Amino acid sequence: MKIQVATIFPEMFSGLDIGILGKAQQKGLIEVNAVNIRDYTTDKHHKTDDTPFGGGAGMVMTPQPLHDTINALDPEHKVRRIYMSPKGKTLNQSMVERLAKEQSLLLVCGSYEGIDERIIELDIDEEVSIGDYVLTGGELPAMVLINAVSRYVEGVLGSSESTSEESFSDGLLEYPQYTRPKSFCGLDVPDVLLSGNHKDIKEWRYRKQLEITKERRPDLYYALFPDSDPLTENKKKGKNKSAKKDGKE
Ligand code: 4GM
Repeated sequence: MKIQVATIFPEMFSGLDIGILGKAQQKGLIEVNAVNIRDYTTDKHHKTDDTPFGGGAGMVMTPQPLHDTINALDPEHKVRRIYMSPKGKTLNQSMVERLAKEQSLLLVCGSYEGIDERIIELDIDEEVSIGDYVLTGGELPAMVLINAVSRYVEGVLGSSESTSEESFSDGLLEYPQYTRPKSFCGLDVPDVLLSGNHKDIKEWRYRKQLEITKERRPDLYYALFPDSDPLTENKKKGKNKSAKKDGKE
């Protein structure tokens, strides 16, 4: 998968050269190319921002350098163009899986108070947020998206790091994990995990998933079990809700 990034801070993306994503780039499974929007400025001061029309705090990124960067990277608009923005749809695992199916992505990073709205209208396919908070720029959100999407690219994860058994893949949070030693600071690994009884282990883990999800993420839990509760086995009668059961888009 090829991921192009339009940013005024391309050096920030050098962090993607290490670890699992560094390996994936070396193997040619993913290719990340961060391009400096400032290289497409046409004024003598290489300005990328200006004060907002109508007044107000901060600066807004001007349209010309952004428009020229985006259209130099994707002249025929063959690539899905995503603007990282606090106003975007919040990234979740099913969006990640959808975006991972694209051959190529173009991520646009804004700074200051964002970019001129006409760029969104002219050049952007989709606005994506990584959560309800504001950062100084879209670079960290772009790296979050790159990391999450890359894990779904064939060959990026080793066989021991599969995406199929992790949090959200079945709509539930993960069960707790333990490794050696069997006792640590007076805390013991639950007996069932040492029992060798795979059916008991499976049941224990599923129950833990249910307990943890109900406790911490009731939104996920009740989306999955709108009219029954597997932890208490209470079934509600006479309801025929068509709630979204799998958190899919
Ligand atoms: C304000 C408007 C994305 C700030 C547009 C970008 C957080 C996210 C920015 C912008 C960002 C997010 C830049 N902060 N929650 N800062 O995904 O692009």
